[in-house]
Amino acid sequence: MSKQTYKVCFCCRRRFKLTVSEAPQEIKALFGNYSENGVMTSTHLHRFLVEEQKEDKATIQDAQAIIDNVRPMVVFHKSGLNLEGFFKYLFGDLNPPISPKLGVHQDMTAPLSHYFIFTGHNSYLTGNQLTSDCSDVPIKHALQKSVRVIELDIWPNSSKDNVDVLHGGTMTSPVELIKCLKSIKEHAFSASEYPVVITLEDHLTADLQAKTAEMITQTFGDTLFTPDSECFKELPSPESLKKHVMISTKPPIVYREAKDANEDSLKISKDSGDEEAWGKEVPSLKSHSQKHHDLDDGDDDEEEDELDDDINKSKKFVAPEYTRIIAIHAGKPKGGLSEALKVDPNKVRRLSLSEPQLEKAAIQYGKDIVRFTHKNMLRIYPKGTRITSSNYNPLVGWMHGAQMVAFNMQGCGRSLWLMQGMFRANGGCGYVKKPHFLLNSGPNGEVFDPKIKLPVKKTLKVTVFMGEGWYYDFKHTHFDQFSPPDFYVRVGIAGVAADTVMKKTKTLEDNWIPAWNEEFEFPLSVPELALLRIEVHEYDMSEKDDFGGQTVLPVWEISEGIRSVPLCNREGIKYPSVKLLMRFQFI
Ligand SMILES: [Ca+2]
Ligand SMILES: [Ca+2]
Ligand SMILES: [Ca+2]
Repeated sequence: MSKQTYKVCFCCRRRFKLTVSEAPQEIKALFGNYSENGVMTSTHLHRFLVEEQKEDKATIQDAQAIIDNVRPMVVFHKSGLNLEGFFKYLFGDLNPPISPKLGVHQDMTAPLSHYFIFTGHNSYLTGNQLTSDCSDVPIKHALQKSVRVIELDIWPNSSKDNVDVLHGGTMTSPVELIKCLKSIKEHAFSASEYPVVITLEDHLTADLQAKTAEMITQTFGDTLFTPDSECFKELPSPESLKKHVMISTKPPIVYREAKDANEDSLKISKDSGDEEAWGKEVPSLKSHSQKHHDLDDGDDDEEEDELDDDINKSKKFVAPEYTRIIAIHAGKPKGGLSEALKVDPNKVRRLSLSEPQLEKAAIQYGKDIVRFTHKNMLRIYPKGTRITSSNYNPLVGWMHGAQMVAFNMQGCGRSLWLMQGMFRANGGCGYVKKPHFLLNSGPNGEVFDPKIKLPVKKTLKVTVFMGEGWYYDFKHTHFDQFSPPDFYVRVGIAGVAADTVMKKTKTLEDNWIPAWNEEFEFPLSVPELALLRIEVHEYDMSEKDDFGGQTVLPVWEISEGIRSVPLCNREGIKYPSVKLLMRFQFI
């Protein structure tokens, strides 16, 4: 690519010179330091990997393997890399920001409550929460992305003799339960061998519960985990549950008519136009902690399965075979939140709170929530008004130790990108170990206080050198009709309130291969919960900016040094060529 023409009108054309991607000055300087007579040998490269990339375990053989890999792409150099080869290596697929060698590297033998789990909400919906089709296809897609918690809302079918999955009280068209179960069976372990939890939102009669139990037992056979006793004192580990499916729901309730259901979710709210491309800006945690709510008015967004306490007292129609397959009991005891958050040393359970309930609860009960989640499971779900299947800031749940921050996986936008970013950690297996301060009480019973402002533990220094690949992955008029694109980068942190910030580079006009060469510092008080957010925008004076790619990286897994960061589209799928050259340093 050397020249590019944009048609402005019949007779005039604007021409722009296209430059070839050239190594930034700093990389030229590094090449100078780690080469002799223009050649970087395996010894030089090894020294570079150890000293600059902080890869202490790298060997000369590793360095040689890189050279052998890069060599076919550049002018042949018998004894090593030239500058072009070195730059190709740094800005290529062999040099990602999270090392694939890490794999599943965390301890997987702790109780399930010690992990954040990749969790779906209404996993059967193909689109919005009101009128979209129910299908097993989104379940399959979620499992293929390592989502480990699948939610099914189960209802009697129209002739009341079989079980359907649908969003009760809405216009969503149902799918048969058996179809969803078979899809889970087929795809559960295609991306991760760690356990899949099916959370059931149950609206069945006792005979249909019995039928459901039989379908589940038949479909999953030996892979279904059934507990020996009714409840656990401590949950089993992901390691011990490998390749198993487990059920979590409330112990049986009696049937209620569908018309009662989810009336609260029919309120229609409109998203702003910007959300189409980017998703809403992740709501600030700071504003949450400043709000003061009365906890008692927080029941507007309750989900079905939490509304049934009175009905649940009627145990007349209990199906024992259904009760037997429930591995993690769900439910909210009567008596408000302080009661619900009480820890029973002899029994673990799962509690569900909607996002506004959590935000309100966090103001008064922050530490109680954290203590509850040491052993018990906490699930957070989107408020009922998110009818477009949008999501919310997952950090609120994570910093309170919530294992199951349930998301609408079929959507897109900034909140979902954070979710995807979190679960890039630990080999992408769908389980990420919670930081140590969220696991246990201290010697005097003290627990992590999500509201407290902690001192800076370390600082992440990020350099944005340059980007490339748009020219290959987009039509040349995609960004601007009459000229090359004008890119800038937003980079920042999603984490605890004190660490959360976004910064941006300058806009570089009319350039397919922008080189910003800008440096940013992010002081982190809780690096264990920090996600690095990266967005590329294409600036437009008269309209909204165009989307140019995004990614989110778990800070604690980022490899130091100069790295090639692949960017993803709005759905989180990697572009073939779009990437940024960046440097990460912890100081
Ligand atoms: Ca544009
Ligand atoms: Ca332009
Ligand atoms: Ca533009």
